[in-house]
Amino acid sequence: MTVFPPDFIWGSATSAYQIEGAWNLEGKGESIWDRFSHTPGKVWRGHTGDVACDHYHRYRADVELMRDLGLQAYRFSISWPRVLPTGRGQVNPAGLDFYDRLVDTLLAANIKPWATLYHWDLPQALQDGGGWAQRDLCAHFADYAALVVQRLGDRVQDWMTFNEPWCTAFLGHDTGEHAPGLRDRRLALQVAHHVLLSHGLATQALRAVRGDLRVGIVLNLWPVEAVVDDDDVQAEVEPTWQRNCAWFLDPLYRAAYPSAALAAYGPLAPTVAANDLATIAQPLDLMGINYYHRIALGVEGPPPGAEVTEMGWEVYPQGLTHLLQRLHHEYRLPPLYITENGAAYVDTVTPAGRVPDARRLEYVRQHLHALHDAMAAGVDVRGYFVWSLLDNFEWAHGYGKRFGIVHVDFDTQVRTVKESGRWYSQVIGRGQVS
Ligand code: IFM
Repeated sequence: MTVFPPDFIWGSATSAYQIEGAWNLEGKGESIWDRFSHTPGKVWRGHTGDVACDHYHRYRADVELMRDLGLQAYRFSISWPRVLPTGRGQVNPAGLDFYDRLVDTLLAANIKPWATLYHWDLPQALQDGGGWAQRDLCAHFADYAALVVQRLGDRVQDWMTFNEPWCTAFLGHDTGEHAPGLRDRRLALQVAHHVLLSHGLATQALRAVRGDLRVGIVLNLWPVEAVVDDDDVQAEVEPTWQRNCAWFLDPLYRAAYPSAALAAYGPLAPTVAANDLATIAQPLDLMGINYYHRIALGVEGPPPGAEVTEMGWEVYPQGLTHLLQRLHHEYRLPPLYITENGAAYVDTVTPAGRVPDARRLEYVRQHLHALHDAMAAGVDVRGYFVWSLLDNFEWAHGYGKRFGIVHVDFDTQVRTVKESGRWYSQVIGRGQVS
């Protein structure tokens, strides 16, 4: 039996575009994901987040569900265009009211709200002006952050500026798989820099509004491991880590880009103004880590014979231990939280109304053991948020990939707690994993 500390925080996570729906209701502006999903050919089967889980209308029932599961914290994101329809200037009061009600409902259910300010849904109007490529977006983001915290900061203590800047930069601007669907490596690196700078400015702005907040950022990280015995492959391990992980960690915690990666990028390297790195490297109160799988070098895709999820991602729980130990040894970090971890599998509701998802349960169980191993080795991890509370809009995969511990029937919006959800609820109640 693996026992977690009594003050360890157990939660689940979602994001605005993936669950809210109400894409054009009550004053909300268009986001880049509205535009992208409405563009034919961008998302599997033309799915959109127009309705998603209809959480905008069903949030009270969803919070009840969370309470029934015993969740102690809920990590959600705020839709920038719901609050500021064109990203700056005119505020949409109904948008702020929605998050206000959500926060009050969570608190009434004794669930701690954890708010993320940016989970990929940039106001389209800002994209039309050049998006994250434009340096002036950083100041607009800081203004948006200040506005939101003025309204919610009396009740929300834990704030994350960005979710997974790597995805915004590279999936959005290099591979083009995500909104806004651009393909330009130089641009992606400049976007990454502007996102990091926005994080630094927003952190300052949040603290200027209130001094009692806990502020951090959420990174998606992978341990990088060679899975073949080959010197050339081995030589790629460190550069791959630098391009994908240290590229974000080093500016945040060392006020510098990793030098070898910077040199290797040559003319693609971003334009960095004096003081930018000092602004980025604000002291933080927490860091969120999203872990799903490792980067295995030496093979195309997952290693042969590896167990994979419906996303085609290798199930590799020990990678979480490896990752956390590396971070612990190489950086001076604030307390860590696993802000996302989970798995997509094909689920069906049985005639008896059950969703037997043994593989998801096992995925989470194994990762909790791996997390505990890292904690036993001295890594300061204080909480775990399963991804995700609900089946939801999985970006370019539409509704084709289900990550929820609660099944959603997207025709009827009926929610059914999966076996993994019932099991997770017991884990929370007991604070231990078998
Ligand atoms: O659904 C996403 C989430 O929005 C960000 N992290 C990874 C999840 C699964 O792909």
